[in-house]
Amino acid sequence: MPKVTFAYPDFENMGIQYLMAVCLQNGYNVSFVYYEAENNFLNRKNKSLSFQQIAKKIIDTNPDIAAFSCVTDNYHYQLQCARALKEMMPDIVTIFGGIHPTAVPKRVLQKEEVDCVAIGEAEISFPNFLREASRGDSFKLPDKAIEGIVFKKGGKVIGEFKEGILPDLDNLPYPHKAPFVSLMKLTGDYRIIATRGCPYSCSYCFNSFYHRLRGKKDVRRRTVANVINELLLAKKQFSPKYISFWDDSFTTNKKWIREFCSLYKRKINLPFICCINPFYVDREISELLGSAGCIYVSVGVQSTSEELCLNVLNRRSKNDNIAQAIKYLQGAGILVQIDHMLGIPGDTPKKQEESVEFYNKWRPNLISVYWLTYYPKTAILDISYKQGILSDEDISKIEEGEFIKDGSLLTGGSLKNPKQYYCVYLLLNYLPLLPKWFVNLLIKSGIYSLFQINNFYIATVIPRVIISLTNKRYYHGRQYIKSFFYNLFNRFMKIQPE
Ligand code: B12
Ligand code: SF4
Repeated sequence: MPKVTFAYPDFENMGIQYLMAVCLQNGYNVSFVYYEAENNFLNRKNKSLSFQQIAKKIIDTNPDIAAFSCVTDNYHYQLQCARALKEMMPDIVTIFGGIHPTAVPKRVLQKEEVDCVAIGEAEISFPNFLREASRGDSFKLPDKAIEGIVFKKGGKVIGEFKEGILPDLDNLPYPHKAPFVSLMKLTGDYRIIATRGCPYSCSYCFNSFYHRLRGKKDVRRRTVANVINELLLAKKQFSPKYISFWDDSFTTNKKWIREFCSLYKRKINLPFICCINPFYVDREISELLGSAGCIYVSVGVQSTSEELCLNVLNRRSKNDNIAQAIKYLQGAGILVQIDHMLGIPGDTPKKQEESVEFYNKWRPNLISVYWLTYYPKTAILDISYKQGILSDEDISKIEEGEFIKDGSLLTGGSLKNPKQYYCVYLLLNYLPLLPKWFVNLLIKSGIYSLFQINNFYIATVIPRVIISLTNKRYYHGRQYIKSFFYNLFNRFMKIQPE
């Protein structure tokens, strides 16, 4: 039976958990190697990272195949791990999958350290591949093409660069969480996904690319019973303090929400959090969520310019709808976090002032401000390219997983001249903590524009810490504080003399 070792940095990863579960279901051996590459939320890289040590850990699990899952942000770390591994164990087979290799599979497969790439969801294609690869006496690359996986063999590329068969979500085993228990203890939550896909196709989001890849928009949904059963087991096995739903847009089907909320309250009864699109929020949905135990929602707004939403972000967004969503959700006792984006092509300081006025009127509990970061094959690349904002060289860099400028999504993102927006970034982060009249004064007098502060701790960390300490429902904030002290403690322990 083949032995598969997955490696992944920094986070719990549900894609890997599903793949490990289907491998185990097929009787294959699985191992997991975790490493710390960077602290995404404190914007800090791990300077003492040694890829040789990680490769050694992978080798110690005695694998036939090393499996690397990648988002664009961690692709270069994963490549370096694979490179170190190939240097130490040249015969090992490596496979790359996840959203980044799915977006640019040809580019990824060109790398010497990559033998195979998986395109899209792989719960069916990966076990098929392993089955074929282990047909002989030893594990070797298959002789025939496998749908959804492309590989290099004997100087040839075998397979088509197309996504494989999508799984029926209710038929999947529950994600294999055991290797992630220490991360789960730290965060205190159980992460679950009830739907895959989104009916929207926002230009900056990977869904804009997935819809093109699949030739259609699809939302696949697990039955309520299947979700509740997973959570019943999770309660027994892991005793989580709360549940996080990582669905792209949790409330797109009202009938499902009605059934879910009633069963969840009766059978699970733990606080939960989810992400929603304001288009799919009304009074009934808010009340259902609130009475089932939802304490916190992240609402994707991104811009209060309806024109930018329509023409650049490809979002049918109405400000009246956003205002109502905030009112109904807060009325149902739910903490409302708004996701707001800076750096959208065509944005202006004036439009941002209007956003401040809008949020000051409707007062969400938290405004999470991000800077637009370009990801491979998303529709916004075409828009920015046509407007001359991005060059061919920029697009090539983005596809290689390199930043086109030095800045994460919390410190300027891909925007080449973010400086004029530092003041609005600061103001939006502090807005929920300031009295309404004071925000009005800052905007009307223009005084706010004197505060061009781009210090990550002052602009982002301090307001988040205050909100976490003053609002019990801001679980995430307290998680970050906890992880911060945990990391600090670990670092301190490591420098202690033996
Ligand atoms: C949960 C989530 C998070 C969580 C957990 C992150 C994690 N690493 O798992 C948190 C909040 C920490 C997070 C953070 C970030 N996220 Co996020 N996140 C998601 C979200 C909503 C769900 C991911 C998920 O679990 N999907 C369900 C699983 C089943 O699907 P999957 O992961 O794609 O895995 C399947 C296939 O890809 C494939 N596969 C995956 N890996 C492998 C490996 C092998 C070997 C094979 C064969 C197949 C394979 O098979 C899997 C099973 O079908 C996605 C959106 C989405 N719906 O996918 C965004 C998403 C992945 N995030 C995104 C981004 C940008 C980020 C951040 C950069 C934002 C930030 N700076 O804060 C960070 C980066 C963190 C990091 N370094 O990993 C983007 C990534 C775009 C890109 N091109 O990279 C996405 C796609 C959202 C978007 N709007 O575009 N995220
Ligand atoms: S609503 Fe959210 S998940 Fe859906 S396409 Fe837009 S940004 Fe992506």
